[in-house]
Amino acid sequence: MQISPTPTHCPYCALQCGMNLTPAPDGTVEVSERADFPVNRGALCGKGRTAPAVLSSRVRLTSPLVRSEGALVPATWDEALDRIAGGLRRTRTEHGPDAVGVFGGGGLTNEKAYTLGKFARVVLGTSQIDYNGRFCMSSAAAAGMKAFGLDRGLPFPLEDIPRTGCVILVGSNLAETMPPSLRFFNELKENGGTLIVIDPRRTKTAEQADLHLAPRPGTDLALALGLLHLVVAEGRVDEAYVQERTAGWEDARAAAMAHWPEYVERITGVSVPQLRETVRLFCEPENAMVLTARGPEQQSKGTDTVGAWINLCLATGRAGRPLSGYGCLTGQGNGQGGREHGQKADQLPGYRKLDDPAARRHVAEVWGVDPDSLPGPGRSAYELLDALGTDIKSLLLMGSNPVVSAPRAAHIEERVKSLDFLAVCDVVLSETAALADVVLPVTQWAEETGTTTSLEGRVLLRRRAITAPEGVRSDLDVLHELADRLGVEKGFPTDPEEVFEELRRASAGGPADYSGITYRRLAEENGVFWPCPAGPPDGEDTSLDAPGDDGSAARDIPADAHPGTPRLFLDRFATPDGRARFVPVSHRASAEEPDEEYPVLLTTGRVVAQYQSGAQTRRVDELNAAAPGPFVELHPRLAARLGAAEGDPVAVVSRRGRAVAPARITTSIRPDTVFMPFHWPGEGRVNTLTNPALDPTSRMPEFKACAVRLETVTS
Ligand SMILES: Nc1nc2c(c(=O)[nH]1)N[C@H]1C(S)=C(S)[C@@H](COP(=O)(O)OP(=O)(O)OC[C@H]3O[C@@H](n4cnc5c(=O)[nH]c(N)nc54)[C@H](O)[C@@H]3O)O[C@H]1N2
Ligand SMILES: Nc1nc2c(c(=O)[nH]1)N[C@H]1C(S)=C(S)[C@@H](COP(=O)(O)OP(=O)(O)OC[C@H]3O[C@@H](n4cnc5c(=O)[nH]c(N)nc54)[C@H](O)[C@@H]3O)O[C@H]1N2
Ligand code: SF4
Ligand SMILES: [Mo]
Repeated sequence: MQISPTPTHCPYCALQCGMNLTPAPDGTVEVSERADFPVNRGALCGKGRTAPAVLSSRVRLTSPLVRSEGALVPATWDEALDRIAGGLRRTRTEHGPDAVGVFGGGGLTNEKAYTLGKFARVVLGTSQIDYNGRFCMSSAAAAGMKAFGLDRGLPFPLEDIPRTGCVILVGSNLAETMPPSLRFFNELKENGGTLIVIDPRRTKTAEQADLHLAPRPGTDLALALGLLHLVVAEGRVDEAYVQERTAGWEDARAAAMAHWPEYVERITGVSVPQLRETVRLFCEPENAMVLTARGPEQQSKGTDTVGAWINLCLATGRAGRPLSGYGCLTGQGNGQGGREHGQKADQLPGYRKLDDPAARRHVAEVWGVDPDSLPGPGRSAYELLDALGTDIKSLLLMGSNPVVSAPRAAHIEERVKSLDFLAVCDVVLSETAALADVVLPVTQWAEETGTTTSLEGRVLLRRRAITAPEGVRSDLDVLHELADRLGVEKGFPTDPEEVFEELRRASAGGPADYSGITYRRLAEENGVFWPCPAGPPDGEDTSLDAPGDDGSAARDIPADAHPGTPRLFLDRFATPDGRARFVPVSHRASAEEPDEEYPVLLTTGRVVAQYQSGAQTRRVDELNAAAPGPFVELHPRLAARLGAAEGDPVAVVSRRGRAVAPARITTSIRPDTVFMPFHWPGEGRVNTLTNPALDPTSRMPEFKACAVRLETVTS
């Protein structure tokens, strides 16, 4: 019998490549090409291709584990769930609801992220919930909100890229982090457009560029201001556009004019002729785009930095027009949707604000609770982790491995160990799960249905292709069972579609409006771009406000009416007056600059064959063969000064700690900078070194710049 393949999407990054899954005789699935999904047209990177390896019972968890006499031992689901409910209840009774913390992840589906946020506020009554997306795109989100009144990573589909005139990629190594997306940039070049890449390293992505600028880490703000200075000086401002569609230009212009090209050259190391060439390439074509990723964003001034790049787009009339605009390349599988539906400290579903009385009323009604019972905004991710063991005594963790991925990780590991109670839901025994009192094994992408929202703002349906092994349950099951044990019997369904129906109502009328989207549409239309209200495109309100009698029943919403919104801001921005806002920003130094004691800059990032903390990909043989462990990338001049040869162990020391990894010597990096990927625990864990200095607006830690010294290691 021929088994027909199930069309679905990759479990890893925000590109959410389409793939087909066919059950294999050994109980797992085979991945095959799915050509109908326009983003990847069948192409997959090695991680996506090998994702089924993590479904194997050889590497995953298949039984709940509870700590007994110091060790984690198998237990029944009832035992494990009772222990968690008991642990959380005890903390709440003894220390109050805010002593219970919840930490989520941008890899969770919309249904899970929504339910986790609701669980924290309705069942636990805690304000202390945040998630790893804070470490990811939060600076771009904050800057987008300020400038455009809305945060959707890309305001246009990737397919627009080949038809623009010039793209500046700021701190994105997408040739390694989203390989199938490189096609759009190759097509751009084939069409005569130019690609400019800004990265302190000559990465695989930079190698594709027409122009590569290699600034010192942490100086993108000055760089953008210098470019804007030149735009003004060369008379390239689009005055009519500025007049018609923006506000705040005078202050932003004055701030930029203080950043003379020669001054910017001194700060960034990018020469004045290169700055001029960048302005020329960006301004001459009719259309152009700026795309940022983690390089400029993961800085203690990430929000201002992205704001400066948006200013450049606004001054030149390159936002809210076809084939022009600013976008952020969001990272995690559901990095976009994960920040919209309530696992963020200050947020309610539909990208509503937790401190907005109207938003509280709307969501409380959908949830069938009193608006006054909803807690207020809580702490950001790093601040939450830093408070473990002091203000926060118990933690429920779902979808993150902070012992490897959080900044100042040795300190965070100590904080995690000092908790009264830790419960972790994961598919594998991650480094953080290994410290838990209870670990629950959950189902994975191929075994469950749910929606994600890709970096394009395209809501997608992941479909179940196989049955999960015995002993494993879904995150939604876990939250249902815990809610029940903690006295909330209704409102936590285990069926993802039922959750999505509620999410539609909760998001209706909010900035990220999903009310016109249904599972059926997602299956038929290859995804739908939000906002997608339930009514016709510009029509009357189909009012989803009134919930069913019990506060949870789905109403009969006329779907298929609104086509969704692939392109935002073409007529107006999402601000009250429809105008985009310039932000007056000025250069400032990183929280930690090199000095005599710590004379070298450390920056961090990714390699193509490992994903994030590596919890999943370090369990795949093929990926480990390609990327077996951490390394310190450094310039031959720096290596010579240190006396290190290729492969020699090098100690990298910061004010937070010390990490050791083999030297990888290359001329592709600046001589004043070293680079380490963050995928590994142990001695080579780079986050032992990183600086948790936070951006004042987004609360993003400074993963991309800190001061270190290098030492040779005698073995
Ligand atoms: N293979 C792989 N792919 C992934 C992931 C993964 O872990 N592995 N993770 C996914 C996720 S969640 C994310 S967020 C994305 C991240 O995707 P990217 O942002 O592309 O990844 P990074 O490697 O963190 O950073 C990109 C580049 O920023 C450069 N950089 C460092 N400091 C600076 C600076 O100060 N200024 C500038 N301009 N550039 C700087 C680095 O050299 C690096 O090449 O990738 C997604 N895809
Ligand atoms: N130095 C440095 N540090 C960084 C970064 C950097 O560039 N440099 N980047 C930061 C960024 S952008 C990010 S996004 C973070 C990511 O870092 P983490 O938050 O640690 O992300 P992952 O490693 O993806 O962890 C996800 C965990 O959840 C599990 N998991 C996967 N799917 C599910 C699910 O559906 N349910 C449940 N319950 N569990 C699941 C996985 O097995 C894994 O253990 O790291 C940040 N840390
Ligand atoms: S690029 Fe991202 S979504 Fe596509 S296959 Fe690779 S990890 Fe999966
Ligand atoms: Mo990320």
